Amino acid sequence: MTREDRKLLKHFQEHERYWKPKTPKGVRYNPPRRRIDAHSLDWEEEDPEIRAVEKRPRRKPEPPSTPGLVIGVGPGACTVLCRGEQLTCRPFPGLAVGDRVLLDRRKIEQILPRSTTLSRPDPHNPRVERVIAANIDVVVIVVSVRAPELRPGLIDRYLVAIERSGTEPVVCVNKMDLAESESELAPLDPYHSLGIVVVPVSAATGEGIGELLEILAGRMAVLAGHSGVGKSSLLNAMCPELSLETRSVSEVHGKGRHTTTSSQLYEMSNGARIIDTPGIREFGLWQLGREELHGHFHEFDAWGGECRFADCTHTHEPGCAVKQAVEAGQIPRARYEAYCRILGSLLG
Ligand SMILES: Nc1nc2c(ncn2[C@@H]2O[C@H](COP(=O)(O)OP(=O)(O)O)[C@@H](O)[C@H]2O)c(=O)[nH]1
Ligand SMILES: [Mg+2]
Ligand SMILES: [Zn+2]
Repeated sequence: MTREDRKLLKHFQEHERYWKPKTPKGVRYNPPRRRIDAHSLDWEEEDPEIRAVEKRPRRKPEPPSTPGLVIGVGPGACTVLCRGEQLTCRPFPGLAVGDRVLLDRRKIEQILPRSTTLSRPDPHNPRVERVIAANIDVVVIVVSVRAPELRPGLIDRYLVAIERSGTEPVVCVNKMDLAESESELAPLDPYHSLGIVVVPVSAATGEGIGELLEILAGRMAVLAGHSGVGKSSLLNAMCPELSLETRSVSEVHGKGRHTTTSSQLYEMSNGARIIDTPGIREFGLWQLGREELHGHFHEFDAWGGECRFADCTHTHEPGCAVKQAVEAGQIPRARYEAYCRILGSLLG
């Protein structure tokens, strides 16, 4: 009998003892025969079924969540490394490779705060952020010198996103075995001048692979770039046991097909953790205002303050020092044109 029951019982007993109902004259008051006592209130104790319910052990407390590292995100499933075991889990909204998560058995409960993210807007809904990789130190922008031809335009876009993400860029030029002369790398000179590391490599011959591995030793990196430039082939060259699937570019109008359909993290023997991503066609810039863009083109730094108008966009304004510097060959024209192209693509 609980304390409440005892209180109730006392109340009833007193009630029965003292309560004197007003009885109309001539009518004999007949108090109820039912006697309320401890026994009548203890009926639960007598009911074996209810007793069984009461005696059932309480639900065990939830086991504490275990931390895990997301090493694969693909359509419909993701892979989490948890206490040395690879678990296949259901997708979790916004999850990216490199994320640290809390798991309840195989269920992802929470994404832990990220140190960095490389993001882009969802190609189908620009208001939605798509995180390409999380908690990375380095973004390796992979381009190929040929097949597909060198397209620095993607490098310019990536550099802006990388600076905003707080990570470090490395430009990796693959398929050097197809280059006929060093001069084919001339379009990359502006990046050298910006102090960005540019590594010429060939996944086919192994040239430069050791240097790339050395740069990435002990760090978390993501390989980003167009489809068919040889991202998966580079991983195979760095770690032959991986034997990742790669695809011939010639099959689909020389554009390359998405052979890699999920993002996956691989660990190298020197501690480099490298994320392979599916190729992308377009790389949009996440939450970048038009007025912020010129701040990411550091060739403009020395001239921007000299423009006639303080809010000069360096496009149509008279007295623009940036445009004058382009004309004088002090700012690489290709970089200025990249700036104008990106500015034109940003929402007003
Ligand atoms: N000649 C040459 N071909 C390469 C090299 N690296 C990759 N490829 C080829 O380029 C194609 C696309 O490679 P893949 O790794 O699938 O590109 P990804 O889409 O960026 O992952 C494949 O046919 C590879 O054999 C290289 O260094 N030299
Ligand atoms: Mg691939
Ligand atoms: Zn200007």
